Amino acid sequence: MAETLFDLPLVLLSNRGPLTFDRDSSGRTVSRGSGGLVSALAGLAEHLDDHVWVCGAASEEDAAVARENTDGRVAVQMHPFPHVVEGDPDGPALRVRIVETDPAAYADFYGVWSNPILWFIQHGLYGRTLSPVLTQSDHTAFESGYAAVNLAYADAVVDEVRARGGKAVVLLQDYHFYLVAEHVRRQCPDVVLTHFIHIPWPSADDWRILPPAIRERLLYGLLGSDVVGFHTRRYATHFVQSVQELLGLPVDLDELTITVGDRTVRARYYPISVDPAALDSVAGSAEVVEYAATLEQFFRDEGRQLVVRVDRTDPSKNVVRGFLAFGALLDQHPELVGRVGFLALLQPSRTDVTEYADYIALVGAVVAEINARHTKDGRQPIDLRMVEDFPLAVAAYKVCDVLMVSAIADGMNLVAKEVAVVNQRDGVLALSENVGAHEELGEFAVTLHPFDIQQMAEALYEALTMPAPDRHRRMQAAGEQVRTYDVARWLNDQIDDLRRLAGFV
Ligand code: GDG
Repeated sequence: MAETLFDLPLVLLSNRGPLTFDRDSSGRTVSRGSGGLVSALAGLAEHLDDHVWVCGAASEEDAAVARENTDGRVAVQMHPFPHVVEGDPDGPALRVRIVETDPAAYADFYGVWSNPILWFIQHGLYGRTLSPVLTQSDHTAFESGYAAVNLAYADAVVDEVRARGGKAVVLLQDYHFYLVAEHVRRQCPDVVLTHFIHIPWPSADDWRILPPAIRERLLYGLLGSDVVGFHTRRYATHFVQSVQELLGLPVDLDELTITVGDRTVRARYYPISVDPAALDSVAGSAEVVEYAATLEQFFRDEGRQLVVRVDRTDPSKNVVRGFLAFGALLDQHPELVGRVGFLALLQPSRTDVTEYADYIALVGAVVAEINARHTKDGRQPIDLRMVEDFPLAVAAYKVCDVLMVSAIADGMNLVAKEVAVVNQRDGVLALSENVGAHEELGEFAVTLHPFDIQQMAEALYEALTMPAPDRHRRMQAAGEQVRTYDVARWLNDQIDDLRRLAGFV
């Protein structure tokens, strides 16, 4: 597939790479990065003669690997298991360049600016009465952390583009790298470049939280791209409006284009998706089948129903209000107590950020209170598990009667799409109207309004009591939608747009 799509070398940039190195008693270990992004991009890159995936050192051992190899360049093969190839690879291999940056600068880049500031602004998480409080140290962290680390990664990208004669397709990923495209464009004017943003893009007013000098640099940084990609038309429109209002540049809101000097920058939307074949294979594995049988026995015995949620412990996922809504459902429908269980699989995330640690504590307290109120015959209604266990998550997807996604805001939300592919119980998606996936799957779901506990309780009731034929029809249609618009489509659409821009069609 890829050879016919690409006439140029490919340079990718993401914060987390396709694999991570670690160390145990047997020595160095290597594991594959999780998620659809790695499957999609790794699958594409492996088929290209000339490509490189630039990424950050995510562990001590990554940094050690980077130091052992010239310019942090290693060749890896993903099959049958991820491993580094010495010398000429026999068969398809991924070229990876691991960039190690100064630890203090990286801490400011990642732990101060990317998360939480940019993440919080883009998900609308600040209360604003007393947060954020931007101080001198945040200004310094922007320069010596976010900007400095962006420059280091941009230099690595420029280096790789120049090594390929100055002309390449460049794919930048996410909110960590808003300043990279402009730098790359200046050094390598012949690149064709898409910067894809995986999280929501809020309205111009939300960006006014940041000082003008900083928000303008972020926007001009992004405008070094040919295409700025989002999951939905709404985010793309917000981006163009932000540029119009905050930079005063001429834009076309129908065409979603921006004029920057003699260049045209396009905002586009490419809804990310999942790899259905890979998911089917996980869902059919012995481990998942065994987990699913256990869950069935434990939660769905005697006609009991099971609500599931799977999220990182990120405040944007709105887990607390989700539980409050479930508590309200049991208050208002006592006949459901003991008849419906709620399995919440939460993966601890960014626990070093204060807001995240505080949020996890609150989740625990809310669950304890609801469980104390509604335990019946020794059964607690909510089973909260703080685990990182993808096979268990897939087993829960398979057997759930309702999947709850109650995010305050979420770029896409892949969990909803994964459930649509593997669920075997004609489960109902209960989907926040503020997640990107709602644009595609909302018509097959019950919609949640993530700030309204009462509405969410009523929607859960509707989902749990929906007639079987209705449930069947909706889940079938959702599954078909996701299988048709899969992650390969997400990537191919971006590449097709770049090919057109590069004049190949
Ligand atoms: C960002 C945006 C956007 C679940 N349990 C485990 C595990 N998972 C997998 C899920 C799913 C992924 O993690 C989570 O993806 P989401 O899309 O739900 O959310 P974010 O992590 O916030 O992702 C989001 C996405 O980027 C892609 O653009 O959709 O809006 O916020 O695939 O199945 N993975 C592992 N262990 C588990 O226990 N490793």
